Amino acid sequence: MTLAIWTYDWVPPPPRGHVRDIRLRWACEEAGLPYTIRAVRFEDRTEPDHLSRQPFAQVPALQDGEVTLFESGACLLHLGEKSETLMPKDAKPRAETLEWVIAGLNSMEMVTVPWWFIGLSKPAENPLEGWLQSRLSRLDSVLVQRDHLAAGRFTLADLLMADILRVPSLRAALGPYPALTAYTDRILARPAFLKARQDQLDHFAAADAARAK
Ligand SMILES: N[C@@H](CCC(=O)N[C@@H](CS)C(=O)NCC(=O)O)C(=O)O
Repeated sequence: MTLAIWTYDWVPPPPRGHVRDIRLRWACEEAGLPYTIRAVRFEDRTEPDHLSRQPFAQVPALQDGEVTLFESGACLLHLGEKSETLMPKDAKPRAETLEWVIAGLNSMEMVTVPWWFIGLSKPAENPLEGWLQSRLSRLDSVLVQRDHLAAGRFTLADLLMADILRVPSLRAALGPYPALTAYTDRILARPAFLKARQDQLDHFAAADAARAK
């Protein structure tokens, strides 16, 4: 059964290339897992049909036969169970991958998202600046010592962390952290990411064309 990744049919231009279905596309591309894209009309995101697969009216969701999951982290871990490319099966590297996936979601993204969201209103001082810098600094120290977060090689943990760090305002804030900057650049140069990103941009551009008819 082919995996189905759910996203919106259309979003306004600013978030294009960053909508979180890209995490699932990227993982499938890395692992060579066949998938299709299914789309809910952006205007229909609070309709019962979509809420049955994503109770917060967001995307992404993943459908795998009888199983439907929401939350990009849960979807990534589900994909990780299907491919050692994404998540090793041996206990130690698997545990490292799991801890860094959760660290990405719970120690980094819980700071980065509110930080850049507050930044959109251009406050004189971002109250989360110190919190963000402490997280970036600690992560930089880890990446001074190694090229990947877990398992001594690319895993889901790197995919997720690089996607968290590539938000434009955040990427600009990585300047003082050379190891973190080099890491982010390295992970984002992977062909699977470049394909996933282009495919998402093409998906939303096609929706523009369809809506203009
Ligand atoms: N924690 C969720 C966040 C999902 C999320 O923020 N999705 C965005 C697109 S990237 C969305 O649907 N935003 C529209 C909204 O929140 O109404 C996950 O990782 O899946």
